[in-house]
Amino acid sequence: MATERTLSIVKPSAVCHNHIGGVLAKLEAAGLRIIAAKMLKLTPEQAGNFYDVHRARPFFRELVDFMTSGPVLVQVLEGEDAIAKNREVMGATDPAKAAPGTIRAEFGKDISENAVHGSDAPETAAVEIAFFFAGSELCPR
Ligand code: 3AN
Repeated sequence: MATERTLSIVKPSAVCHNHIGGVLAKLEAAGLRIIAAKMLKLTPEQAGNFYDVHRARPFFRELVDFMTSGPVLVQVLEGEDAIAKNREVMGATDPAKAAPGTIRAEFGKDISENAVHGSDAPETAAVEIAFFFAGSELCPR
């Protein structure tokens, strides 16, 4: 297994319900290292560009409205197999289908307000990390 980096976002509903600490604790407990983090209020343009692959989907407008409804915490996670490990700790996209103990099962409300985002592959992780962070903002390797 290789050491990987991945992008994680604590979404507005989880931030505003005071779940930042709960989410980060689960990530750390899974062996993921938070090597950079920042709190941001996304603009509609930023949120739209970040979710560009979903632009044609019926839920795109709802997704952008939600992601701009309050602050988000974006963080870079590093660890062995970090991309898959993060998605395992996140749980299924729909919190109702997420395994018990996962972030989405515990802190998600529905498929839209599902608490966290996580990159789904090495290519998207690299693009998504660069979307929010300069290389100089990360802990050195
Ligand atoms: P994941 O975040 O688990 O990789 P994706 O990439 O399929 O899931 O979807 C990206 C985001 O779009 C989800 N996190 C969720 O917030 C939103 N989303 C996905 N499917 C729906 C849907 N059917 N209705 C509303 N929002 C959705």
